[in-house]
Amino acid sequence: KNLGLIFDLDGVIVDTAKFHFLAWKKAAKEVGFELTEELNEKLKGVSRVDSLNKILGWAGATVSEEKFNEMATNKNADYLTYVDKMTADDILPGVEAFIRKAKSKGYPIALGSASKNAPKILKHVGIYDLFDAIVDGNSVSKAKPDPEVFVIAAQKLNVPVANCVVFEDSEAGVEAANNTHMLSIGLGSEDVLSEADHVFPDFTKITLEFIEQQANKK
Ligand code: G16
Ligand code: MG
Repeated sequence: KNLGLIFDLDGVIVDTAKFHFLAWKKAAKEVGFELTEELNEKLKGVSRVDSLNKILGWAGATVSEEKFNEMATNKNADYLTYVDKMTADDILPGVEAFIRKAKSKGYPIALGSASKNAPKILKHVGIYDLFDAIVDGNSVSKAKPDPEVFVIAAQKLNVPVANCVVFEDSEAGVEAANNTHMLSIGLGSEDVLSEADHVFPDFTKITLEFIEQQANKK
């Protein structure tokens, strides 16, 4: 099969998940809510607006539209202060080597992220040019677990949806991949990502050969 490989950004390529958590934690405090790491799992892969709606829901808080926009803007500004300090060292172990190997074998590579900051982050850590297609929070209308982001990525790669493999660290993202019957590879903990076809702690444990075998079986 001519496979298309689709990578989530936050938590798969770069370790920005911890920065989102810190910035959301601060935002949540403003409405008197202590955001835990466990609840934060529910925010991974979820858009900025949807994330804030979830936090306000957990807090039992209602805010004006103006306050809502202010909170989202402040959260992003906070988040970007962390992003600005990122370097190539913040690329997660093994993922760049994996992408380069896949590229050398001719597989097209896409980014499928909910983040509106995706291009900025990829340029910042110096791997923007590795991608044949970038689909991010600026180009989708339906958030994960809707598969729209991955379906558009498949179209841009010119690969049938059924031949695509998705690498994801979030429950919502794995669900999105499963919803469109792509092979879903979870990066992170088995407990959180039990719906994924396969779960690995990080890319140092994944071989391209394994992915090819699994994708060709599916
Ligand atoms: C990411 C993160 C989410 C974040 C979302 C929107 O998605 O996992 O926590 O809320 O992007 O990010 P931004 O505020 O930068 O637009 P992904 O899909 O790359 O994991
Ligand atoms: Mg993610």
